[in-house]
Amino acid sequence: MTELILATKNLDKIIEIKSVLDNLNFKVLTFRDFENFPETKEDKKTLEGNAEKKAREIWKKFQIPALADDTGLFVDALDGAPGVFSSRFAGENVTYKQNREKLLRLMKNIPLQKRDAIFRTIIVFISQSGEKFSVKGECKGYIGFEEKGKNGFGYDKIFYVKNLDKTFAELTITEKNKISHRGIALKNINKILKKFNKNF
Ligand code: ITT
Repeated sequence: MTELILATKNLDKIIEIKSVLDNLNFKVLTFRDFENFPETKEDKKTLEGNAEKKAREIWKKFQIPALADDTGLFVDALDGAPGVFSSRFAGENVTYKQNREKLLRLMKNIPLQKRDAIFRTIIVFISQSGEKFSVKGECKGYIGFEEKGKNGFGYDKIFYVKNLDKTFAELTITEKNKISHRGIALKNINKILKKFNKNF
């Protein structure tokens, strides 16, 4: 079976990505399958830069095709913040909840019609030979005034999907993957990955 490593230590992402990639017949490997799995410093200014850095580092170290996801939540009223810094919005090594609370605090006086936001994901795939492919996925929505829902991770409890008026945390993983930034990016990368899968 063709092997593919997910260049992330984020278990929540891994669950979402695997639920889509499993249909493609890859042997999907994660950090749990390796010792000394490196932690990439995300110091690039763009999602694309960080996604490529993560994927390339893993590909270089293990010589296996690698796939990385870099995601950001861009809020209009905050000039695009937290954006590329979404994982450390409230500081280094903070919890998802601390990030959500900071965002809600900063936006507490902003009216509903000015709470638009967008989730963006860039997925980068580095093939066995080192060739790079990158795809994008976006999902438009708005930030709520308080947490709602029990599923998902990160900002899911406060991100309302436009035209659905439910937070991501109120959706099942299958429902989220159908419309989310990551789900769309995965659909786009699937088309590319199929060409690299010997089993197809
Ligand atoms: P890796 O770099 O190891 O992949 P990370 O958690 O650092 O994991 P990102 O830099 O892409 O990943 O982090 C963006 C942050 O945005 C992440 O920590 C979550 O808080 C949030 N996030 C990412 N995807 C999300 C999603 O689908 N729903 C809600 N929040 C999400």
